[in-house]
Amino acid sequence: MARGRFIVFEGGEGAGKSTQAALLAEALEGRGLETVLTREPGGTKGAEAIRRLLLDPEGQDWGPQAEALLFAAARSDHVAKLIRPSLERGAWVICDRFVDSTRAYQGGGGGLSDTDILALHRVGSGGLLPDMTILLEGRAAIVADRLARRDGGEHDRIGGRDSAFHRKVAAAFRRFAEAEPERFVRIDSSGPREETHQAVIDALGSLLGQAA
Ligand code: T5A
Repeated sequence: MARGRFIVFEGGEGAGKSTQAALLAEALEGRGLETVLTREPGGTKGAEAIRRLLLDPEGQDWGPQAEALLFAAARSDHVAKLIRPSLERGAWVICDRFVDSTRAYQGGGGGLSDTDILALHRVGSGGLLPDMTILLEGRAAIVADRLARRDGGEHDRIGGRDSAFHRKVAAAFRRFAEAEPERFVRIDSSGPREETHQAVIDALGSLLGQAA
């Protein structure tokens, strides 16, 4: 049995990750591929419990170090119990956020060093990296309008940080994509859902070809 493929959607708040992850999972299933659609923080019972600790708007402010440890702990459970077993039996795993979110939010936004975050990832998850990371980037005004329609101004504890924090996060994602062009694909998600979905399918071209 060939190992499955691990595809991650990354980007800022409301970039369209959940929407595109679901559309991709549906398209892969339509091609007869076993697909596991999951998210971070979360994806397993333990990781979902940690998600509540991290994101509850009424919850406490952990500080970037404790946050990075909690995200790494949630990811460790998720990788051990869901992601690796799925890949080993040949499934495609589509994940909404992964370690590059910790690098961008707790690193770029929170000031932790990339070396420390990757060390936690090595201990917690054996350093697992996606086969492809799709970085969705939407025009700021369009994304803000979509979020306002959906959430009416409500935010989780991290999403609600100020615009300077989110600018640093976006800049960090861009740096990672520039540093690893063989793993990252950048896609503009400002247009209609189907247009972005087609760009995702085009980006996956060679990986999909190998699975045919
Ligand atoms: N975090 C996470 C860290 O700090 N460190 C970490 O290591 C990790 C893993 C997670 C929070 O935790 C932080 C980052 C976050 O602050 P989350 O639940 O993943 O929280 O939150 P978000 O990533 O912000 O998820 P969102 O659901 O807000 O954004 P998505 O998934 O990017 O966007 P989506 O698909 O839900 O779309 C947003 C809205 O736009 C509409 C959708 O229907 C939806 O209403 N939409 C479109 N409308 C028109 N045209 C299109 N093309 C559209 N695409 C989507």
